[in-house]
Amino acid sequence: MNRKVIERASLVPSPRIPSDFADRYVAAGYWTEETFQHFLGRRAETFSDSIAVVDGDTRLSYREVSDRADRFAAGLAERGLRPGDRVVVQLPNIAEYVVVIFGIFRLGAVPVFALPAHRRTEMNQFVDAADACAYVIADIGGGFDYRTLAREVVAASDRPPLVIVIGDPEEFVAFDDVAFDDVASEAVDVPDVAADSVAFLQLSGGTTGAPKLIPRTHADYLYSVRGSADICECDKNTRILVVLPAAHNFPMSSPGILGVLHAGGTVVMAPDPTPSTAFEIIERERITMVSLVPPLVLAWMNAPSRHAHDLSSLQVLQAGGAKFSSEAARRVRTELGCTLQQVFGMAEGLVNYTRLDDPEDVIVTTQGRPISPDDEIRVVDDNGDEVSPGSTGHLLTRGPYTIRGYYNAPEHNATAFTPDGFYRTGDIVRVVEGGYIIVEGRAKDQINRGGEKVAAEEVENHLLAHESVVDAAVVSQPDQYMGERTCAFVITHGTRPSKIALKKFVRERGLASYKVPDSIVFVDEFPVTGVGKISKNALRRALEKTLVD
Ligand code: AMP
Ligand code: DBH
Repeated sequence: MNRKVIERASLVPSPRIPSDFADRYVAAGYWTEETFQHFLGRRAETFSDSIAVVDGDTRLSYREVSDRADRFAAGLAERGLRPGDRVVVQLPNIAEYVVVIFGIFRLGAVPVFALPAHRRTEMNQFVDAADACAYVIADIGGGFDYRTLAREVVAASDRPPLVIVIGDPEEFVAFDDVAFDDVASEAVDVPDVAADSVAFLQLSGGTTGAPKLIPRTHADYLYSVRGSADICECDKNTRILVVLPAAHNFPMSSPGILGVLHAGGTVVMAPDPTPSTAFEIIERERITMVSLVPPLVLAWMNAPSRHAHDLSSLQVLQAGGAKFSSEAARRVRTELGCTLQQVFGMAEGLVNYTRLDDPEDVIVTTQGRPISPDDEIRVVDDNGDEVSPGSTGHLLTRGPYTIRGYYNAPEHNATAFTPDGFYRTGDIVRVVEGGYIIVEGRAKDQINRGGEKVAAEEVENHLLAHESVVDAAVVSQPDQYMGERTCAFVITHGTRPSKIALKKFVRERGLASYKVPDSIVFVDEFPVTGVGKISKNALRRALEKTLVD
């Protein structure tokens, strides 16, 4: 058996919510002593034989998931993992996902949530930034062999993580060996972690070249989970279909997997997001709720097969991650026969929902209002001054489940947060009657590709690595289906590569494919602003007039 003892520095402290705020959040009952370490065990006491997770023919009760998670935790401890150690998790939507994350939580270790789309460069960055001890993958997912990726990650790392594979492990450690060891059958015996300690590291869409990790605590995140479950009216009859990648903050906690498990409902994993797969599962599993990004809502509403399936169990369809147009929003009830809930959230914290009993007009025209009465919302102009009520400006927020800083990123934190601790979301919004927020645009240098966030600077850096590229500027271009797509303006010297070759070059640098520019425009110079900076506004305007491929 492959045993390995790995020692790692304990979690680097990140800016915490100051104690005067923390005291208030405890007094208000938002922050409790509950942690993810005991979350599933407690649920298993209450909901024991109810089905917690469904994945194809696999149906696991709360008791079974909890037992398996305990065994996995004990197996990790056997291999030298300790409370506070980081474990990168990159899994498709499978039942084991829930076992794995709760096993890590049970040990008091800290999951780092990667997406299945991430590739070599991103995974190296996460493993490195988090100083991860272990990396959990499935053998194959979506036709891609993650063991090949793990091999590259191990080869590139000074401190290679222990790779644990669900399925055929090849040279790595088998998940089954960790979770079903003889030694691992004893209940794990570790000290309790504190509720205000970091529970996991979530990924930000980011605006810079380097990824930013988001430290969320047990207390802050569980408050948002309970609040979300409440607002979304989850109970033991809720059956949620997980279509988006499970590790994304939206399907994880808005109310997502965690909100539904909190309430004793059932989490059903979808192997792919296509309407035909989803409709079939909705009918078979009597799904009541689903969370989607806008392009998927459009695809579902336009799919003829929706008439071939009984979708009558579906009560709530959530749309979030990117702006959902009011025209499309208006069609949801008639096309799919369920209530639309708009969700405007961020892994950094703040989540807004339209309420299920809101008037139809509020549901289709706004992106909802915050979970908590103590979510502080400020809308400011370019100088940081508060705008008049109802006017458009930059959204800043602070509250009981919004971070005060990214993990181990003091320089970035100095600009991403105000001195008094408000997170600069980079979103341009308007707050209307009742505190509802309408997202009007974005100030941050990011492209929102149907909910997948692309940091312009990151892609520009990869383009600049090409020997013929002198300068690059990546901007968004409106897209009927995706909302936005990426367009890279590129200045070259010497022999100009073909557009296809340049895209291939970016892809082969080991990036998630959603970051590869959708189109490329070669130019001789960039338009500049009065102060001589590249004018991305002018580039976006130029795109409105040109046809690009
Ligand atoms: P992240 O910080 O990577 O978790 O991404 C959060 C960002 O996604 C927000 O700051 C918004 O820019 C965007 N976003 C999420 N939900 C919505 C929505 N319903 N409408 C518009 N933008 C959204
Ligand atoms: O886009 C997001 O990050 C997001 C969208 C909806 C999110 O984090 C959330 C809900 O919690």
